[in-house]
Amino acid sequence: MTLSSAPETTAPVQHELRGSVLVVTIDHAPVNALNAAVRRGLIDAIEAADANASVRAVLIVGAGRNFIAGADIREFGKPAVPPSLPEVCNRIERCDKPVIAAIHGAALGGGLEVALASHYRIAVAGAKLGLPEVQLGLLPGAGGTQRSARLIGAQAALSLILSGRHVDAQEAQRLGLVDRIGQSDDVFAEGLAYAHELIATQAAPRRTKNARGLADKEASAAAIAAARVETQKKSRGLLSPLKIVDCVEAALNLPFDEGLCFERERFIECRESPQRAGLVHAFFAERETQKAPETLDAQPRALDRIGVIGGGTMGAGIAVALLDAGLAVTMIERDDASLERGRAHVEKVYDALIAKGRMKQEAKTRAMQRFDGDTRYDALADVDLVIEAVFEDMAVKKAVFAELDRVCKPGAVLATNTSYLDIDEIAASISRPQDVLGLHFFSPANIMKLLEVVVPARVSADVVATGFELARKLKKVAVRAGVCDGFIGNRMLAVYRAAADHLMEDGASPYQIDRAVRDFGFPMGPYQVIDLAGGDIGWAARKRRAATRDPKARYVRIGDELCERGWFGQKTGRGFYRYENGARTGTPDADVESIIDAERERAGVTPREFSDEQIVRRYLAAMINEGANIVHEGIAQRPLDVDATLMHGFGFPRYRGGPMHYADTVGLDNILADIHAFAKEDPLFWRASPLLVDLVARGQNFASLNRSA
Ligand code: 3H9
Repeated sequence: MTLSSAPETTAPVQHELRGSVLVVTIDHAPVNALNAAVRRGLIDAIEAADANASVRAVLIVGAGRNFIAGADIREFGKPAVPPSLPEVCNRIERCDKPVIAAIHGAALGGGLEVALASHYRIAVAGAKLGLPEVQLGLLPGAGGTQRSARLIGAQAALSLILSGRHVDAQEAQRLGLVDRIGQSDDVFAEGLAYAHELIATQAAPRRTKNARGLADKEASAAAIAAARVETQKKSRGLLSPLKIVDCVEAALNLPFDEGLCFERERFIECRESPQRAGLVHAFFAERETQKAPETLDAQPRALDRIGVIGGGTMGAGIAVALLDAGLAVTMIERDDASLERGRAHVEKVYDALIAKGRMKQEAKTRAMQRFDGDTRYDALADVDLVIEAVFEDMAVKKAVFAELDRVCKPGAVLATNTSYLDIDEIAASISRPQDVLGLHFFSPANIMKLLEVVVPARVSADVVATGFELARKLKKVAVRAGVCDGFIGNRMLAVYRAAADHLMEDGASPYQIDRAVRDFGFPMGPYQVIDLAGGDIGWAARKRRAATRDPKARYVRIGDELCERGWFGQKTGRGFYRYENGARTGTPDADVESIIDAERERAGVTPREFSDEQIVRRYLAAMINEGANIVHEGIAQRPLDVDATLMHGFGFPRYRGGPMHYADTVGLDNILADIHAFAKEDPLFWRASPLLVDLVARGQNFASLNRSA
């Protein structure tokens, strides 16, 4: 049995006596987050248990689908309301009667801390336990670092807390996080039976603070030292991971109560940090983007058999993403040889995973059983959705869509993976524009989380809803985008890359720019990315646009110069960097610097120095300004959609919350002042977005648009 949710008017924590067991039910939809009322309710319940001689055990359960998902993240950044969660956990642990936590669904963060403060724990199948605070820029702040280390040892606790991963009931039992696993998935019945058993055996409260998981001091100290070294290497720029290591060390070296104080101080430092604000913003942005208006108004169409046109890198990556989600895929290529290459591309992705030990041969075999290919479009007669990933050329795309129009069943969704082309024009070229959608994947398509769902003017709402449903099945972050050149992500990329090119021609080296951008938190700088993706891709796009480019706009030729020499990046061994003997990390190239010097001279530029901070300011101002234009034009629905796009498709550091959230933290007036200052040199490029100007004039920020949307 799963307890059903009570109406919202009732208290979020109820307790009732069932025989000699006080059953405490947390019923606070949607996920039983521990807000102030829940915290108060838990304390009241424990007080009631201690005050009532008939109570011989206390059972804590969650109503709905979860035990407790954690602290209420929406409370962070607002004034704290007592009682605090540490107080709640301490009160539970002090209870004179045995307290049992019966766990189903999520017991995460503060939720697991409540369970750890309880005296006994039982979990049923489907439970997921974890301390994921690190993903929100936090650390477990209600005794989680102190109790978990004592319960399961320093090494296991550190691994759990530093990764933020969820473990299932079996693993939780193996680790010692739970005492037993229920026979059935009826969490209430299982919990109650356990409580009765404990009463029958006269089990006493068993307090985790007294657990002996850190008894081997030497081994614990070694685990902590190793975790510190590893964390120093890996947690670039992040505040909370090293503090987590410090807290577990405190668990080893300090008495419990002092350890709690130590943890609390570190927790508050994290909670008050901009990183926490950025990561919590990222958490909500990812969920908000899934709620496009069409998903609320319409039901998705069926999604079982999918067609993919094109077996190149993109088509194969999309096919793998679909296969991984358990869908059946039919790939279409123009001839047998191309189809074989397409299949080989798909297999290569799986073989690489097998070689790294991340996949088993049988899993590949099962996936490939759902894959089939053909050279005739008629093989797509029964598919529910087709994604074309052929060459970026309007005539080629229209020819593909004419074939799809001919062969696909009525109601099939016809999607294009174009990165730039006008999807309205593609839709208008066939007899069923209402079925045409953009599904823009990012390379490698089986790995990158972002999916832009591009909504042309004449598409039906249920087709858009189907795009979001597909993203859900593929576990991608879907962002609704309007039709324009580059949609959200690539349109912004074009602008901030141009800003980087201007900086390069004006005096910064590509290596300095990359370093400054990396130090800001991106995994790679723009020139490393170009070298990785292949400089020829951007070169082709620039040539395509040459005829329509504003002749007055500044144009930096350095990238073209490299491409004319055949220096396309990693794949040719040279690009902005040199890649000796197939190396994947490049080294700076004096020849590139000479080319840059020559170009500066040709353009009549006297090079000047830029600090890393100046570089980042320009790079970000260009990004933010274009993001504002994109929101202003309705291409993105809200600033948070821009944030999700940049974080999941373009490596924007999550702990900074995306460019628009970051802009709010810097202050929009400061960003606008920068743009006005840069405009003195290049007024055409640095035109302030009307939205930015308007928000500054009204004293508002981008967050205000997220709220009002
Ligand atoms: C913490 O605990 C700190 C403590 O150590 C110390 C304190 C002193 N709060 O994801 P879903 C909302 S830090 C408020 O779509 P699912 C979510 O926004 C916390 N709201 O469902 C959404 O709202 P809406 C550590 C929350 O079934 C709705 O619930 N805990 C919270 O796919 C449904 O969410 C975590 O980091 C929250 N804590 O996944 C766990 N969680 O309907 C975070 C969710 O308005 N949560 N909401 O869009 C999760 O990982 C997933 O939500 C969960 C369910 C797995 C629970």
